[in-house]
Amino acid sequence: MNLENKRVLVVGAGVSGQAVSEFLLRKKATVTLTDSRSKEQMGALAEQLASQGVTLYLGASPVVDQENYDLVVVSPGVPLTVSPVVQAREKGVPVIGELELSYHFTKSPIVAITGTNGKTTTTSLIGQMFRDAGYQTLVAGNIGLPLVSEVEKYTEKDVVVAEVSSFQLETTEQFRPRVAVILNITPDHLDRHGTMEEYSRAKARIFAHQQAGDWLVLNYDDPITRDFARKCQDRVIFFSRQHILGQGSFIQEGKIMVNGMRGNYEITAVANLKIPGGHNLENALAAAAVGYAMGLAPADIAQTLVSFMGVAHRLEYIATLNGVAYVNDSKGTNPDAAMKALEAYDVPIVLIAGGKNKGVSFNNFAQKIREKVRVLITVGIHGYQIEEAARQQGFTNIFPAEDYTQAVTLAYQQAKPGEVVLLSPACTSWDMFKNFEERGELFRQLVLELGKE
Ligand code: UMA
Repeated sequence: MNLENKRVLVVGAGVSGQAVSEFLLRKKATVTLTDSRSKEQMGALAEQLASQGVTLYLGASPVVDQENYDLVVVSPGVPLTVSPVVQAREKGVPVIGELELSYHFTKSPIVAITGTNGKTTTTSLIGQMFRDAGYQTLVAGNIGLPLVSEVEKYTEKDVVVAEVSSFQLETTEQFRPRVAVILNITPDHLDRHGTMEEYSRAKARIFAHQQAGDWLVLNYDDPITRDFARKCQDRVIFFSRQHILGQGSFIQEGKIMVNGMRGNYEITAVANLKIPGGHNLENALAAAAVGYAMGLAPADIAQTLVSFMGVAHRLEYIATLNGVAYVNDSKGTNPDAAMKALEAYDVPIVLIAGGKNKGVSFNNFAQKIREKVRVLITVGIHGYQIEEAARQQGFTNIFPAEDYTQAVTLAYQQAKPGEVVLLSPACTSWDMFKNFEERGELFRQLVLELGKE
């Protein structure tokens, strides 16, 4: 892809759009950046970008046709229904995302991980596995570090481990990972994709351009991902928590096993894993399958699986106060993720949940609340929806909180020794925070302050 002197419109000036703009400037393209935010809302960032040589189009969008643009690069969080993207497609101007752009400049084999839940943990775990095995490894993508900023620093001998979202996959054309992983698919982002079919279709783009010699790692226990195998049987490696597989990674007699063309291996005992919960066991099984597909030694796979401690904001242990463990799962941004967090504990839970609903139902979540939760504290603009769903299940021990300070204080007052206070909101943070990290940080801070009292 030659970008020199190409006129490129970048849509969205967030983390991804800024990184794309800088990359394009380095490639000597002419860059226009548009954002729905006004110049005032952008603040110092607008001046910084302009000083770098980016033409800004803020608070409105430019007219797009072949006369003025050669390429449009759209940020993942920007829906493809916005006018510059629609116009570009109508006028035959190519539209791609940062993932596709990065792919054209990547020399290393790519391990790409998607799924509704577990992406970040599995990406970090797989990245750690390659680092432990001695590879120069880039861990980037939806996890937070834009791929485009870093990929060119890595060679054929290195490995790129990329977390990829349905939003990023929607705008791929040729993206072809050496190993693609789909962990699970459950309702999420339906406000953007419309239906489960569309959401699944976006996820399936991760393997659409794979060829002989590439691998697709799929969850055998998830009906949607298992079904994907029909489209590309020859390169599928399954992982399963519930079934013993002839080929793939699975659990047998409390041990993680990998069976495949190079033989059958016992990797390690499940009890040796540090990351809690059945869903994390699935993440570990997926990682073992990837390690195997990429030719790592079973001992190397095992070494990382038993030492990996997990990542921030995902079932992250914060502190124990008066015999109560406080756990930050701010990344639990949909009901399925929050249900998995609830399943990870065998003791009564004081749950803090709520935020901005992404257009999904809380009915199954409410059933799980009735099963696992002793006290529910709701917060955020759609907290009332979780309260209503829980009441419909006959669960009434509910305390609505005005804000996070009140939510954590209520949790502190209600929790009994031996219980867990769990923040797993089942909603995005976008009603009150910039992102889930900010929400998790506030929770951490409030808990640590309680500890000082
Ligand atoms: N904007 C517009 N028009 C719109 C909508 C947004 O101009 O119609 C502008 C906003 O004003 C803002 C910018 O677009 O300035 C935001 O772009 P973005 O939403 O794509 O966010 P980025 O900051 O670029 O971060 C993106 C990913 N965000 C999303 O997909 C929503 C980050 O994933 C990712 O880490 C980052 O690129 C680097 O690759 C976050 C995420 O929430 C973690 N992902 C979702 C998830 O995991 O569920 C998919």
